[in-house]
Formats: sequence, structure tokens, C-alpha cells
Amino acid sequence: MTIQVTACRTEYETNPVGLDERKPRLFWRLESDRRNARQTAYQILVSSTRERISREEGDLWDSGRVESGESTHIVYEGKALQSDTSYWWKVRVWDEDNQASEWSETASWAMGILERGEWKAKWIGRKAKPDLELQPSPYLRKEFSVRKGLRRAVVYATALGLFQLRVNGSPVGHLFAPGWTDYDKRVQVHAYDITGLLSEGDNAFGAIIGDGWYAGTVGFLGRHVYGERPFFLMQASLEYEDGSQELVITDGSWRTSEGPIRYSDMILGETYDARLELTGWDRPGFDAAAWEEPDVRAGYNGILSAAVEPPIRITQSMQPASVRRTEAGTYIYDMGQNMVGWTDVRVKGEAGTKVSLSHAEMLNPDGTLYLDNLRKAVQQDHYILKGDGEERYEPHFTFHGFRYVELIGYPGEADLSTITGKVIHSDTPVTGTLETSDPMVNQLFSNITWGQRGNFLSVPTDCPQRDERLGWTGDAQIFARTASYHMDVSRFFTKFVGDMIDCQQPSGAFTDVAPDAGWIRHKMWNTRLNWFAPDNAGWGDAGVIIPWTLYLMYGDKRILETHYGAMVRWVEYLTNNTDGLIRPDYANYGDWLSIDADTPNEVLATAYFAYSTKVLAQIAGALGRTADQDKYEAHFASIAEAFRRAFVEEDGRIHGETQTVYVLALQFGLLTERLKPLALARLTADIRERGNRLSTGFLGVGYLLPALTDSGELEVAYTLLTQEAFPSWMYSIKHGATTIWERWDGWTEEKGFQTPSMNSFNHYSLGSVGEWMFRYMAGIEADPNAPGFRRAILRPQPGGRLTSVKASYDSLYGRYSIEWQLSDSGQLTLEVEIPANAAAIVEVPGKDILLDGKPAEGGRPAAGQEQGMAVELGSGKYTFTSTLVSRQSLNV
Ligand code: RAM
Repeated sequence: MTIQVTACRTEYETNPVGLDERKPRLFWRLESDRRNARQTAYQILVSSTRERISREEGDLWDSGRVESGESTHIVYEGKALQSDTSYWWKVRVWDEDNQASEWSETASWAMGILERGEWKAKWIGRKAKPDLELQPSPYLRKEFSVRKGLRRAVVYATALGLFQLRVNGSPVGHLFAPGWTDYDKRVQVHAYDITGLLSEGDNAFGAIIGDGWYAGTVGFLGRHVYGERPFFLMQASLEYEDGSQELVITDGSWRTSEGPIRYSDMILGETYDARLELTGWDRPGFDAAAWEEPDVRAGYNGILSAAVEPPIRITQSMQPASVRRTEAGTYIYDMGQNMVGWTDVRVKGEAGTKVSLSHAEMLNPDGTLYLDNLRKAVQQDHYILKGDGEERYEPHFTFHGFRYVELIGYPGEADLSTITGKVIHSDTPVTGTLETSDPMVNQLFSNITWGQRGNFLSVPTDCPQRDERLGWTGDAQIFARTASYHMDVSRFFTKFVGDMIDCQQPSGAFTDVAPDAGWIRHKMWNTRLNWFAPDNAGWGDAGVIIPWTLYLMYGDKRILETHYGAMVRWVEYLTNNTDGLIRPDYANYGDWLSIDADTPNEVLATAYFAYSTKVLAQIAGALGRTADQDKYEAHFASIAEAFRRAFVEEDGRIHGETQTVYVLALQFGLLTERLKPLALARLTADIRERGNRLSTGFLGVGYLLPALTDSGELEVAYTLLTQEAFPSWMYSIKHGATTIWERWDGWTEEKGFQTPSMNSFNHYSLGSVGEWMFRYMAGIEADPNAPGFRRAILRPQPGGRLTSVKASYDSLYGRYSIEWQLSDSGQLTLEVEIPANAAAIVEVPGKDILLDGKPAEGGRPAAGQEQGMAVELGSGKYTFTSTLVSRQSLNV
């Protein structure tokens, strides 16, 4: 079979609408059942109409035959793209035998509104009711008519706040739009093709707007962080067969009313009075005589940019695992999983009856909901019945982090089908799977994935339940690699890097939360919090680490180019704020939530300073800026030297003597060859002295198992992974955890719950061990010399009590998979799969290595291993067998 072109995407997305990237990048995948299937050339056609593309007329761009193997990030080089316009494209390729493929299916993208001057719409809202802290959510509507011959209709919408849009009664778009940005600087515009929802004659737009991050409660920063109340902006563009165009825009001609949503606040929950429903409000013909004129806002000084973040959606519905009726007559449900979203309830009863849903992560010893750790958050929704038969309710502009739900005031008998949990997050498609022979390791992986699902909601938040839910950059950087194996976070993190850049300080400092949300200002007011600063080690460094992660995982050079200046400013800022290249002991969270092991701030901060510099040198290299690369490499070497002079003893001891200081020094390359084994010995001794247990906090934990494995202490890594005694990952699992806890000691047998002032049970940072599970245990590694998985390094590292691991990663090229199995006698079977137009260096441990039953040809000794072999392979499925040196030595 000749090669096939599939999965055509534009800017990482399938047929996106509303882009503002004037040179969008095109991606495709190849499929073939042959081994070594490869592209040697391609041809792209881009057309202004679907008809033209079907006739193979690339009137906007015909790339001609391009001799190239590249099938990702191909930059559009055709005629200038126009606002509010759709484009069609297809591609064909030539394979390694110069055989041409068929043309791909036709793909498309559409540009959004490119110039500010093209925005004719006005921001509209509703005046606040006096003396009401929590305001009803405004409803907005507008009728308009559509002539005969409508060809295309696209609506562009955004809000300072949140919006839910409806067209002729149908919902359009997704939840929590437009997402969270620093609204003073920027707001994202979402675009939807609504051609199919309109018909000739009367039509209606409806929108409900919510306070969201703009006007509602943000973390512990209170309400009205950006503004007093929400506003909506919408511009629909209708294009007719005769070439004419009409706009329907938000302006003073819309009408507004309050409705059943009495308030809806991210952190404080919602109250919905169904008796106040406005039936038919979002369809034409509704009697809006009682509705009022909207409040038209003067303007907005921020940037209107095309939405980059993936849509937020309900991705799963969950039935509760069990329910118990309390003495008070309420019901307590156990969802069986700590999750994020909301619950939907069905109820029948008299008008005016109030049913409440209260959400919590844990139960108190007496079986009641443990609400203390929510701090000021109120995870409660209240529904007041209209009394007309079975009613169904779910909230609108709030979300909760919970495993347990208390149903209060329910009329009649409730059972398992009364409520349904809705899992809500940024819909980043799953790309990684992992399953092992060990059920506890599998549970750990599951907990990590739920931590990601629970906390990736527009921005990567620290936690989803208490009055916090901020985009903590330190948490995001330590988890970024794990996250990018598990899900396609290309656009999610591209958006977040933008958020970090938007709040980079004039000094060059990257902040510890993004969007900034007035955080910096808040910290300045609040002297009690003056230990917060915009440049915390391991937090600000996210501004360099996350773009680099996007490059490794997706081969995204554009993000490096676009933000190169900002990253240089960060490193220059750090440099200017050091003393002899040592970052002083100030403004630092340290190795946050380490356990009984305080890493000195100056050691930690200098190590991260070195690392940011090293990554910047690599980024300069990737961009071909060789002079800068040399400069920052030399700078890194000087910082490492200063680090050693200040903190490292001749005998390898590092100031602080915590696991984290050794781990960072090893992993960031701060030690000489002579010092490495000495430091490693100190690290393993510390682990042993603690009874084979870890002590790392947020900043050390992600590098702990990689540092051990890279230094040849694989078995110690496995021992820590499967350790069940406190503190360990498995300790929480033994006690029923279904997500990653914020702290190792969130709950212990001896002490019960940690302080409720900071005790989240859904915080992904300590789940950054997922990175090691993919990269080392399964062994699916990105090759930095062929980024974006153009070439992978498949390097499984069996060990510990595991007898098998099966993992896969859907890269931009397609699926890499690995499955290894180890018999009692030490026979290893390894099956790997490499996608078309990609390659892998497969490193097989052990001796007597056979590939598909024959001695493997073209292999070389595996780097840094006594036994084993490395072989570079093209696409296809391969089976290796080998004998591991001594199975005995694997059982510590
Ligand atoms: C906590 C957050 C977050 C952490 C900071 C330092 O309040 O939950 O996880 O990054 O503090």
C-alpha cells in the first residue's frame, strides 16, 4: 500500500475557526503498514473555495513539490490571508520510493477578525442592582433576520467575564469561555461557524454572562479583581451568495433581563431559581417587552486576540459509586473519584422547594463532609424548583473539586441515579496511556491523570477546590512534561506561556502566578505576604522551562522565537540580581512542602538560575543563534562553578544536605565528574537513612527519580516509586487517594488531616513523577536532536517489582508504543511501534539480543550501559528479546 496522508491540522487543530496567526502552520500524519515508511517530498495546495480545492487549484498557494521530510509546522507561504475568511487545503506526499500518495482529505481553517478597526460591536452588560454583593447573571438577546441565500455565518464572541451563547435556542461554543487572561491586557475571542443554525427569516441570539474571573471571586483575592461586572462582545458576520455581507453586533439595540441565575461565582457557587426561567428567551418571537436596554461600555483598551486555549468541556459523566442517607435526612454520595466539575440533579417537587448540593473532597471521621480545607470557597449550588414535573439542573459559571456530594432538602427518595457528576476541564485530548503489572503503580498513574484533568481549566491551576485555583507557575513547570505525555497540551501551554509573558515584570522577572490577577499588586498591599515576589526560584523559571518543553514534545520553534527576548530578559534579570552569580536568600518558597528537609533558598535559587541559563543556551542553539548559545553556555558554566565554590564541599557534600540539593545539582549538571559519584552517594545514603523514603518538595520531586536513574541508581528509583510507608506516593494510595495530594502528610494515620488552611487533595505537583514513568520506566523519550518526536529514544528500564509495562504516546507523527515483559528467569520481551515518517533509537538492555528472532544488525552498545544495544529504526512494529543480566539484582 502506498503511503496515506491523514489528520491534517492547522495550528495543531482540526479545521480551526477564528485564527489570527497570519502565517498558520500546517500538520499532517502519514500512515502505512510498511516498515520505514517515510516522506521525501510534499505538495500543499491552499484555495479560497472548496470547489477550487476539489479541482486541485491552489489559487492562494501551491507549494509545488518540496523535497522535504517535514510533515509538521509547515508555515503557510501563500497570498496574504484576509479577515473573517475560510481557507481550504490539502496535501500529498512522495514516499521513500518516490511514489506519490493520494491527495489528503480537504482540511480548512478560517481567519478571525484581524484588525481592531473591523470590530463594530460594542461591549454590553447590565447595570448592577444596588446593595447586592452577588448579582444575578444577565441575560441578553437580539433578534435579526436572515435573507435568502446565506452562504456562511461566523460569530466572534468574547466577554469580560464569561459567556454562554445561544443561537435560536441551541447552545453554541463551550464552557467558561472566553477563558482566563489578564483582562487588563488581553481577552480571547472565540469564533464559531453557525451557518447551519440560521434559517431564512427571523433568528435570535441569546447570551448569558457570568462574573467569572473578571468580576467574580478569584482565589483568595476577593471579588472584582479586574472589573465590577461582566460585559459581552459579539460580532456575527453573515455572508450571502451574492457576495454581500451583513453584521449582527452587540450594541444598544439588544435587550437585557435578569433571570433564574441569582448569582454564579467560581468560588462561591450558584443559586438558580427555576421559577424565574425565561422560557423561549433565546428564540425569535419571544415577548421581550419587559426587558431593558443594556448598559453599553465605553470601550476596552486591552488586546482582542484569537483564542489559543482549547475549549473547556464536559468530558465525562459519572454516576456515584454509593449513597448514604444521614440522620438529618440528607444524602451523602461518594463519586468514587476525586473529580472537578459539577453535579447535575434530577428532582420532582413543589414549586419553591430548595434543593442544595454541597461538594467536598473528603469526609470527617464522623462521616460528614470535610469542608474546612475549602477555606472561603463555598462549593454549593442551590436549586429552587418551578414544580412542573421532573426538573433537571446543573450550574453555569462555577465549578467544584470534590469526591463527596451532600444532597440537602431533596423532596422524595434519592438514589444513585438522582445526581450525575460532570467532569469539566480544558479539552486537551488524551495522548498517553500507561499500564503496568502493578495495580498500585497503575493507581498512581490514574491519580496523576485525574490531577491534570482537575486542574487544567483554562490555566494550569494549583488546586480546584479551595479559594485559590491560581495559575502557579512553579507547579506548572514541574508538571509540564508529565502533562504533555498524558494529553495534547500544545495549545494549552502555548496560551499559558502567553499569560506568563503578559505579566512579565518590567524588570524581566516572571511571576509566580499567571495570569497575574493583580497578584503582584495584592502582595504589595499585603505586607504580611511580603515574602511573595515576582521571581521565585522554580516558579519564574517556568517562563523558560515550559516553552522548552513545548519544543521537545512538539518541535515548536515558533514559541521559542516569539518569546526569545522575554526569556533572555528573565536570565538577564536573574544575573543582575545575584551576588557573584549566587542568588541571595530572599523571596523564595524554597522546595515547597518538602518533608522534614529544608533546602536553603540560596542553593535552590542558584541551581534554578543555572538551569534557566542552560535551557536558554539550548533554546538559542535550537534557533541557530550560535553566538548566544556560546554566551549562555559559558554563563551556565560560570554559575555552576560559583555554585560549587559556594555550596559544594570537596567530599561532595552540598550545603543543606537535602535530597533536593543533590538531585538538582546532579540533574542540572552543576557538578564535575569527580563530584558526581560523591554527591550521588550522599543522596542515596540520605534515602537509605530515611528508610528508603523521599523528602523532596515541589521543586525536587520531579527530578528525583530521573536523577537517580541517570546516575545508575535505577533500583533506588523503583524502591521510592513503590514505597508504601510515609512519606511516599503509595502512602496516599494505601489510604484511598484517587488524586495527588498537595502534601505528603495531607492525612496521616498519626495526625489525621493536616492544617485545613492548606490541605488540598487535588494538587498535581507531586505527581510530576509521571514524567519518569513515561521517560524511564516505559522509556518513551523525546530526542532533543530531532524534537517533536521526529525521532524518539525508546529506552525501557525494567526494574523493581514490575514485570510488565505497556505505554503509548500519540505524537504529532502518530503513535509510539512500548510494551515490555520480564519473566522470572530474566527474559525480556520488548515490543515497540514507531509511526510513519518518524524514527527511534531503540535501546535494549541485557545480552543475547534478538530482533524479530534474529541477531539485531546495525546495533551499537547502548550509551552508558555495560550491556545492551542501541539501534536506529524507521517506522513499524518490532519485537526484541534479551536476557537481563541478573534478575536477582533487580529485587532489592
Ligand atoms: C500554594 C499553592 C501552590 C504553590 C504556592 C507556593 O498556596 O497551592 O501550589 O505553588 O503556594
